[in-house]
Amino acid sequence: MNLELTEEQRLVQSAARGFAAEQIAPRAAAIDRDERIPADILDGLASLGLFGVNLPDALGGAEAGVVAYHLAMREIARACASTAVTMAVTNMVGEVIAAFGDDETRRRFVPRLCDGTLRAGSFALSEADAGSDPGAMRTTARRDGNGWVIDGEKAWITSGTFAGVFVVWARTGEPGPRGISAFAVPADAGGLSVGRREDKLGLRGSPTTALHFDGCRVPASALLGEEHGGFRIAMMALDGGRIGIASQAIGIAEAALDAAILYAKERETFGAPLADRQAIQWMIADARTELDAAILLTQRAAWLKERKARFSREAAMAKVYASEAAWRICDAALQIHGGYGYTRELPIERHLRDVRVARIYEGASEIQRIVISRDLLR
Ligand code: COS
Repeated sequence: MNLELTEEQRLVQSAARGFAAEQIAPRAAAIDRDERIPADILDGLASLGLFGVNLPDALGGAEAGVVAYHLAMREIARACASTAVTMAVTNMVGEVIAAFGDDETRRRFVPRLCDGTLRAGSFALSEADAGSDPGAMRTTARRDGNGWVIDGEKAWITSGTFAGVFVVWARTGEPGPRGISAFAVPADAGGLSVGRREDKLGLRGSPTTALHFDGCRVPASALLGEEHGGFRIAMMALDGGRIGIASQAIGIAEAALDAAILYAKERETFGAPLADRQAIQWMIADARTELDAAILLTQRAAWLKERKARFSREAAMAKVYASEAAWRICDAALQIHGGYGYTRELPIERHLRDVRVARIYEGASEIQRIVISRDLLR
């Protein structure tokens, strides 16, 4: 693996960094407080190619690869984790439709996801009783004439209120993971409605909702991949998604650590800056070491995916390590800030709230350990 970035990767990184610093970071507290991402931020992400970083140019993507995607995600997450998760799921949905949709479906959705017309893509796999174990889902899709009819409820849907297209998994056959199919469903499909919005600890700028499917009819072409082949598509998408969430966690932790370093140099106690205390120095040293380890694990997974090699285990390692380390780093950064870190005056408490879910979504840490150990023990 070459750690030196290519010219293109550096360009994507600096474009994302500039946009994040100028347009997103100054509004991140308001996004958290107002619980919405302004439309011009979504437009900006689209115009920089950040809604389709790893998608082909022919479908409107930036075709810059997975390492570039990791770098851009970090930059956006550093400014605002809610914006970053919107970007992550949109990229994931675009990749699923591009890889498994037929030509008509691909052309119908992917270019409009990339250029921002569809606002965001949304990934509808989980249900109230099927999160870690999506093979237990109850939503069904049955053939009807020339199409499919979907019935059921989905839960924990990122961007549920404003996404223009959903990838929806539903049972088409036997119980368990081998009877599930995936469908591309536009937000305006009849019989699809958005349910309750969750009142969450963090990522408050990103709406997480339920979805109701009540006789929701989609054409035959909505089927992604093979009938009953949807579980594999979900697993492959989540392998890639975990690189995105690892990168998001790293970006949040980088923001927290930057703030802690600045604060430690400025804040004086007992007549000297906090930065002079070994207790603080060691916290900062450990944080940066863990952060670099997380970055290297994530870049390895991204590099493998980019080369079309197997990367499930490496993505799981990156995700569990980065999300757990990022949580520890945000906690240490808050500790360094003392009481001020616990108030809404400073962004540290938001970083801590936002980073927590990285240990849960797109496969909880316990699930990542299952993926890693199964691969080692098989
Ligand atoms: N890539 C491709 N195919 C995969 C795969 C992967 N990463 N992981 C599993 N599969 C395939 C298996 O090869 C198997 O295929 P066959 O039917 O051909 O044998 C099929 O999928 C079922 O796999 P398995 O038997 O391992 O399924 P399990 O129900 O035991 O699930 C875990 C395994 C735990 C790994 C899976 O349920 C999982 O990832 N859960 C977490 C889901 C998640 O992240 N939810 C969050 C949603 S987004 S907030």
